[in-house]
Amino acid sequence: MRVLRVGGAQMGPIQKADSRQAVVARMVKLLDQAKAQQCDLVVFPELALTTFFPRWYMPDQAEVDTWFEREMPNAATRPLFDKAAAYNIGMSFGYAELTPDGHHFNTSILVDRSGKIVGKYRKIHLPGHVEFDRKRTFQHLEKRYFEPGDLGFPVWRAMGGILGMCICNDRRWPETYRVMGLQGVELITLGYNTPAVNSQRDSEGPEQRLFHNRLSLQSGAYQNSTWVVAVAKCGTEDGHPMIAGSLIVNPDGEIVAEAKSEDDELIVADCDLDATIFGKETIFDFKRHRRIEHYGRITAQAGIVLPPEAT
Ligand code: CDT
Repeated sequence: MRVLRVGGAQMGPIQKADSRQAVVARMVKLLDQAKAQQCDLVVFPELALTTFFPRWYMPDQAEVDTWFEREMPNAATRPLFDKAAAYNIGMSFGYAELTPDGHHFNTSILVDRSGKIVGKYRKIHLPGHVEFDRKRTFQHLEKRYFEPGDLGFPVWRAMGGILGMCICNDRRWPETYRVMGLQGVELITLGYNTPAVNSQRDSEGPEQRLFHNRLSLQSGAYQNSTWVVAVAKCGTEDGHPMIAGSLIVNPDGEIVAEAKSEDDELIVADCDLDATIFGKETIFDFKRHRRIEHYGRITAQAGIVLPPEAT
């Protein structure tokens, strides 16, 4: 058995006016709970340090950049790194990254038990739109504020296993899990900010969104025989509700821990990384069963190509 006790540190809403320092203080409290429950690894949400700012249209790039971090750790997040290292707990969390050469990414990092950043992932499947859309009841401007990630879907040997990361919308795409699955991933962390309603379709509310959340996470875990730890930032931010429903899913696709609240809440599960072996050696033994000669379209085309019309 290779058991990692993992804490999913769901976070309630962060309002526009909340400072990074106040948010980090909340994250440290969640770390305190994780320490009391003897966690080895704590997973925080996407864009954990701020409100979900892509819902706001900002024509002024200088204002946009105020939501980004130019270095990590920085003065605001240093207490989080120090506390995690003092507790000997690894962690992952998401933030908006502004690189020294001016690139903007929606980023997640993996930090080992000593407080060292050992992995970085930049979100690849950016949802939403580029321009202000007056038909929507609220905006989702990730495609405006971020560039698609440029690091692929790497995995890392860390915490005694093989770990990978993805971010929010990535969880809806089977390619995300499979690219990591093909590198033997044993545990995937992901954070999300998912609006509770669809700004373009009234009929799609929180129940359906929670269903899609579970469906994507459970199938990704099962089909790649990996643990998945999915953690929300949730509740109502500046009048905009987001789903909660943080989950830990085992390599059989079963939910083993699930958040009950829409607020700061730690969910915990013992994740035996050896539990990934059975699936990887049987029904999802990729080497024996995948038929890559028939998968060319997966990388050759993005959109749908319809069959010819019947004549
Ligand atoms: N942050 C993020 O990627 N949110 C998207 C919203 C898409 S609308 C369902 C998500 O996939 O949850």
